[in-house]
Amino acid sequence: AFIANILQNPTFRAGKCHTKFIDETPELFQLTESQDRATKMLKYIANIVVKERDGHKFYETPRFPPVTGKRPAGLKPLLDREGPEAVAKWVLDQKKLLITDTTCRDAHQSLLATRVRTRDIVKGMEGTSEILGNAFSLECWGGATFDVAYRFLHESPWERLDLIREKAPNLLLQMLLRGANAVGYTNYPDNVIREFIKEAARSGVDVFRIFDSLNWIPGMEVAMDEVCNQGKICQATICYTGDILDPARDKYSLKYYVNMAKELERRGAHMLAIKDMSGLLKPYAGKKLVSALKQEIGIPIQLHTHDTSGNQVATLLMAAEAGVDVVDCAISSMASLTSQPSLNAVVAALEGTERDTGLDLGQLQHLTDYWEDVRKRYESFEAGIKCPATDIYRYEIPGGQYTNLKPQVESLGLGDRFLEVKENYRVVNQMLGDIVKVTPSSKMVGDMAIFMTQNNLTPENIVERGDALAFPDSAVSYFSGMMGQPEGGFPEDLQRVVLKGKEAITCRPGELLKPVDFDAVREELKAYDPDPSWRSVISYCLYPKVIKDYIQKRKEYGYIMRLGSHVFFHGLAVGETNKVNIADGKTLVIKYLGLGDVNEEGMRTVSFELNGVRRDVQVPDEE
Ligand code: 3PY
Ligand code: ZN
Repeated sequence: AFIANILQNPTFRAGKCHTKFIDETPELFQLTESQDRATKMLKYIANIVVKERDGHKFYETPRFPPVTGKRPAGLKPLLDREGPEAVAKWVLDQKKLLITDTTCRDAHQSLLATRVRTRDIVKGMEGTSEILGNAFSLECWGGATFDVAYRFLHESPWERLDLIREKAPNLLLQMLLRGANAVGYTNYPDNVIREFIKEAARSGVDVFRIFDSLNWIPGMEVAMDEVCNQGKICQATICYTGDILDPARDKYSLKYYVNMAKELERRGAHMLAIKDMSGLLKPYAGKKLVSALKQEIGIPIQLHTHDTSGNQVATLLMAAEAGVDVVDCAISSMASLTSQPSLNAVVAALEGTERDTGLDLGQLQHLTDYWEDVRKRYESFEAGIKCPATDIYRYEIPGGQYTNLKPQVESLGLGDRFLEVKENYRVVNQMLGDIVKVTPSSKMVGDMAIFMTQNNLTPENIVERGDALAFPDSAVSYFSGMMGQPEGGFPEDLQRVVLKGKEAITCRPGELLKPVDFDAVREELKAYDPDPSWRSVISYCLYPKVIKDYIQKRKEYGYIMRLGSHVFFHGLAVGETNKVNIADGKTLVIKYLGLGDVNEEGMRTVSFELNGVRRDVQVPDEE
């Protein structure tokens, strides 16, 4: 750009430049915004090609789902016009089994370490809004997608929501909200929960699935109230654990779930979700549970499960027979194993029956092809699980955690003791009195399982040896009551050694946490961003360090959300050219020429051609 400025400068062109020309012509250094953006992007790619070296592969353009302009009206207008009760009534009136597609949230959270980027979600969204126009909803936000977007993809989850909303104006958009933990791993002050929900509702979330990681209803209270205030659909959740078919597992009996469901209905939920996060609800248990709930409550029931065992299409079909209103599925190329059961399979199974979903299998194939192609770009995040596993009934590990636990254990150098860690997951659950395990309580059980393995602890010696040990932060938080109250209480002797004299609370943590002063947060954030948006303020309240890093990365690399995913993750192959649309109508043509030498400071030169002009970038030489 600097050379181009020289060539275009009138003094230079008139041949009147002298040796002081550069010093006396400061405008040569005024690089335009797009030149600046291009430099940042090249720097990002240079960093990736240096780290990845030969990791690059060639990817065909994905088969995008077609857009015909024939978009079904969808349920969104009904919610906007007549409110959540009208949607609930409409759902109850349907004979067909309604579907929520989880491909853009739980499916990739469970299969691909939550790494699917906004770009890949949005590029298929118009086609999705047509093909799934008659679905109940699209689960596309919340859970782990919120922090992972900032942390690893260097993009804003709010912007993702805006773009989905724009491309799918007809669909109900659904999110997963961890009650008082919002989209984090710890309890937040009540005013943070309320402001987060308000902003999510304003930005386009229609259905809020709210759960508590211990099935402790007070932990869901504030979130449920605020969702109702916003006129959105409050889908309150019972998390399923244990086995209602096994008389020996009587802590989480049919009666326990029915009582909880009735209480959630009494508190104003518009819908009930059964959240089977670990895929433990066996087919006949599903039938029994849904039949009982249908007798006892009047709001629509939606069933969520994970297909880790391979049994769960059957569970959905049994639940459909028992009258469940909505089920969660994922497009088949992103389904099964630790993800949701296949949407295509359920649609096919019910074709021509009383509960025919009305979705078109042929059309669904377009979405299947698209996600098959997109998924290839995320190969490095695949967990390597190749077959269904009935050991899930033994370990009771949630879908997303089941795929993550192995890399987590390996990164701690305990790869050869993975089986022991899984056994300890079970042992810890029993030691704690058999608790509900879902984020964040599941993370605590995982942390404890690793801790027990590392320190060779057993239920017999942990109390005695524990006095001298510092327990994981998540365990301290759990035993101090900061994750809420577990059914049946805490084992007292273990609580004592973990807390080491610290008092535990028994009230709602939100009652004790000081409300956040948002103006003060905004001032604090100004150290990193001169004009922080309201969304940044809220996100910063949830994840201060993650947001600081995100702002820093954004300054360094610019708007890398526009980079294709194969380039974002793997860079380019030598000689490969990629076009990047950096702003509407502005395209960069980037050709990667190869790696150069490393200088004395350890910086490696990476060569590109940018719009036909050679550009060398220097980055740290880290492999
Ligand atoms: C989450 O909280 O992210 C989950 O998906 C729990 O199942
Ligand atoms: Zn799930």
